[in-house]
Amino acid sequence: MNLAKFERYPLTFGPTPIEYLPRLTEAIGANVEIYAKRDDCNSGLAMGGNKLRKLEYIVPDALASGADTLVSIGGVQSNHTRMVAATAAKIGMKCVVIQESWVPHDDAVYDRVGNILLTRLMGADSRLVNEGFDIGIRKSWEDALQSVRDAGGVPYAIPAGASVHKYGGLGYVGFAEEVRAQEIEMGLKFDYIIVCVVTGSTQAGMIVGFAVDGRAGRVIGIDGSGTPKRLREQVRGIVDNTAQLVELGRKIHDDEIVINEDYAYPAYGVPSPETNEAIRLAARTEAMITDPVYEGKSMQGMIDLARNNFFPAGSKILYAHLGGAPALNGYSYTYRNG
Ligand code: 5PA
Repeated sequence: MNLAKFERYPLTFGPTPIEYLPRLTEAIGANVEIYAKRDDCNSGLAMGGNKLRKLEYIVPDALASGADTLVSIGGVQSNHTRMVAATAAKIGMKCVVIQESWVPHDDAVYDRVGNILLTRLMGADSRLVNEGFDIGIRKSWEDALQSVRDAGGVPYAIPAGASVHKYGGLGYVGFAEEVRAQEIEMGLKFDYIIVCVVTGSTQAGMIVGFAVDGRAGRVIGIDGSGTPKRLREQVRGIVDNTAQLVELGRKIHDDEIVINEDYAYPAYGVPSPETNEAIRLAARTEAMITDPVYEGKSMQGMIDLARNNFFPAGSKILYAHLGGAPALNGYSYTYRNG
């Protein structure tokens, strides 16, 4: 495998810490050990998160393209559009982000706080569009690209979650390499990796990265999209493209792409009572803050799978914390009593 041949523009602090979570491990009460890799603390850029690992491999292409404006898309409380806005500010480009109504949620301040507040603060042109959830290529995004061209600018296109971008999967191949190096230092090996999956390139990159040591199928994606069929196709495509880019040298089998659909209910962006219990448990045992759209659902999935003995006794589980806490501000009423 060859990841090093791709240029990387640093946007993160470097390798993220892995920490053991003793109180969460105890509270879950299963015979497993829970660790977290803190990609939520990966950067000084606007609170960081998983998108920066992806964008590190995309920025060199954006700079080489001669573009002056990054154009991307997400929901109103998108972490991704916040990270694209941050990247644009950092590299001195303009930024247009389409923010669609992906979540049926009516908190009074939903479109004023958290991610969208930070996005606006960093100078991005944030455009609210009244369209529902979809992880694919959207007309609103293509219109935004055209609007930049019409104004004499040169847009650089970054799709939702930077996922179906040609280099979207590379960052999380790097994550797997980083984990392997940390495992040697720590003198242990993780049996499972838990990751929230919505647009797919985070898990797809991990699958390719962990395929090197036979652990692709140990990357358990917890669906947050609620559209698992569409998602699986998207992950499959990103896996194939990324494997080819890094010269993995073999095809990933379908059964090495593991996506659990059981925790996305009731809908994308809407936490179930069980999601909220998981968010509270992580907060109250480890002060580890997870959000109702993404990480709360993967936390819920990990807890439930552990309690139902999905993991063999003694398993070491690595929870990939991908960020997302700013969105909590958009759910102030939901958590008004904690
Ligand atoms: C997101 C995504 P993927 O989209 O790569 O599958 O990652 C899922 C994910 N955790 C997990 C957090 C905190 C995330 O923000 N967020 C999107 C966004 O617009 O913010 C792309 C959907």
